[in-house]
Amino acid sequence: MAERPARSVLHAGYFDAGLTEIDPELAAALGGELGRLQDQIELIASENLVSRASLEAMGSVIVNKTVEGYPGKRYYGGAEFADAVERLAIERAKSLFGAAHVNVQPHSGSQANLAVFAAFLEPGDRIVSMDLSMGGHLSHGSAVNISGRWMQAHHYGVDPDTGRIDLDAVADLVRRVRPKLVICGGSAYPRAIDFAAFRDVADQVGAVLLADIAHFAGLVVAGLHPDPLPHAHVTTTTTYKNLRGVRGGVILTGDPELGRRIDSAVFPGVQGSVILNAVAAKAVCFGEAARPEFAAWAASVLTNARAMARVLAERGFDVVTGGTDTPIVLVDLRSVGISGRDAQALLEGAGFTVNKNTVPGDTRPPWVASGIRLGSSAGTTRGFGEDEFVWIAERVADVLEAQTERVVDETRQAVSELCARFPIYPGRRF
Ligand code: DSN
Repeated sequence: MAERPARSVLHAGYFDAGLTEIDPELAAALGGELGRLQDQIELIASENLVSRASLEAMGSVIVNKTVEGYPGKRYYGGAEFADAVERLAIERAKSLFGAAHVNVQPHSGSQANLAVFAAFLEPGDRIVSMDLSMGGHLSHGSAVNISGRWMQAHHYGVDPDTGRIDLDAVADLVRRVRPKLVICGGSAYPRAIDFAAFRDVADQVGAVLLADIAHFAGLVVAGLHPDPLPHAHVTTTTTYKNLRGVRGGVILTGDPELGRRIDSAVFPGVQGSVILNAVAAKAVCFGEAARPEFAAWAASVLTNARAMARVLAERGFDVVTGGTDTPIVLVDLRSVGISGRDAQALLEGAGFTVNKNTVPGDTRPPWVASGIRLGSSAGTTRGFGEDEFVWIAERVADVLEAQTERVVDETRQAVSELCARFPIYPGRRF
């Protein structure tokens, strides 16, 4: 029998042809996404634009490697470089946040929070967290999430007059419920969190305090938001929002003993093998966030969010809490007479990508909602400064006020012109 070349079992170009050649259908969809990112204004608060270096790490050959466990204690061989990658990510995150212990393996923020639950709670235990509809997060004990199905979750909201957390009300709830875990932070709360006050409340009942800083972690790094590390027992964050990295989660703590419990909870508690290309890209993210330019970027994110909030408030929109201390601007549209869902669709037609969001006291279901959430992180990465964000807020206000095809079309054209002046990923096809 004739000997076949070893690689004849592979299709032509397996190791050297690109995606466009091998899978044009998928390449077209990915190219479409690049075109969408280039030609619209991204205002979704949980999004950003990663660096080319992050993209390279994410698409590197480490994607092939399987490891379980932690650097130096793996269940698989051949882990020398996997260990180097993970150690870099850990050491950089420790230095960035001033944390004694970091776990960089969580696949997402929700996985990070689930691991914290696994580390400190048993099914049926009580937790206290912010209500999802008031700005909390699905993984903080929402009834439709495993965190709420397996734990007894009790929620605090915000003061109906100010839209802000009422710490006295939180303390009352915590003393009444006597939870094992208290969570602060969320996904649509625009104001700074007083971590010291939350720790004081948690200490009154001996609860663990978890701070979820996913939406403003970059501001924490830059010293523009209170730092949770000195106060919270455990801090979680995602890397892809305000840290400007690829998708993933991280757990930080100032206590090495808690760190050991967290490590066991992540693996083997709630995850198996490590997504090493994501860990490599997290290392890039932490390295980039330690650069002096990052602090300037973060300051600009805050200035830009505040500019949007200011203009929208001046135009008569109900900006929840009247402003922001984070990249998030939450707008209650009930006085405008349009639902969050319809506003999202209208703005998308005009070239702005936003997400509908419930607002405090909302009576609409979350898939309709009465508000929109805007964020400044992605636009700031693109190079938009305060002038551009003032322009954006004015145009968003125009579209929501007019609600006409003519204004939507005129705005779409103007958005394209602005976007053309701020190119992203030059030379890339997807
Ligand atoms: N937590 C979701 C959000 O805030 O949009 C996804 O990251």
